Amino acid sequence: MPAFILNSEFAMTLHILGPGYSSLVRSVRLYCLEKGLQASFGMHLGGTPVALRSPEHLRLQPLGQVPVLLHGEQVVFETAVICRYLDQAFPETSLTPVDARAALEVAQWASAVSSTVDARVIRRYLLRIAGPKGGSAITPEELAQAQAEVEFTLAAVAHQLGEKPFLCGEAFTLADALLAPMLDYLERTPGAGWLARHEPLGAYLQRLKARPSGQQVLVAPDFTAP
Ligand SMILES: N[C@@H](CCC(=O)N[C@@H](CS)C(=O)NCC(=O)O)C(=O)O
Repeated sequence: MPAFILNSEFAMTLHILGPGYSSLVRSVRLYCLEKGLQASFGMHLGGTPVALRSPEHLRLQPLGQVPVLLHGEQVVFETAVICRYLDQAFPETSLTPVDARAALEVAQWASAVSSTVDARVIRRYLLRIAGPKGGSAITPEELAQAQAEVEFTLAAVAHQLGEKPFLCGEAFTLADALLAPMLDYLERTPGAGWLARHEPLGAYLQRLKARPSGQQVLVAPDFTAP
């Protein structure tokens, strides 16, 4: 463990290592804010920039991914695990339902959103049309296939949401923290009208954006910030 993490200056502060535009960094920020926790974020440690896959990064996350949570001496990676850790570390504001059946539903949708929905919406669609290669890496046939997968996936998510205020019921949970940044980025895709075609997802996103956490996190991304 690098010495700076053990430095008392950082002890028990929360820092989310990762750029603010990362959808999963945004998920952890939403979770923190919904729990009333202040956390700094960015691809830096104590003000010192950390390059993706640099030795400093790989010491904290061997696979070279973000986000990574630093809480005092504790280092945690994997977005859902980070959020569950936060509920263990700060149980008085736990966002995990007490009821076992309700907790199972949240775990199930959190897993589905962070694996399947993320793959179909972010990795195979948004990053390919608007990522660093700006659409040049996708053929019209691949684009049509990726769009069909997004349509299919949003229909399933909209069905799960139904008339409920949140994805798994009456309260904000990990499933919402994971889903909201993905929907926010879809909504920002010019001319696509994804959420309008899959109501109530559009209204749901607007409700999440109106919350104090959403007002801080679900905003236009700054791709220049470290
Ligand atoms: N399973 C990981 C996935 C993390 C992930 O894919 N992060 C992206 C940014 S949103 C990343 O680090 N991409 C760079 C890479 O995979 O090399 C999690 O849930 O945190």
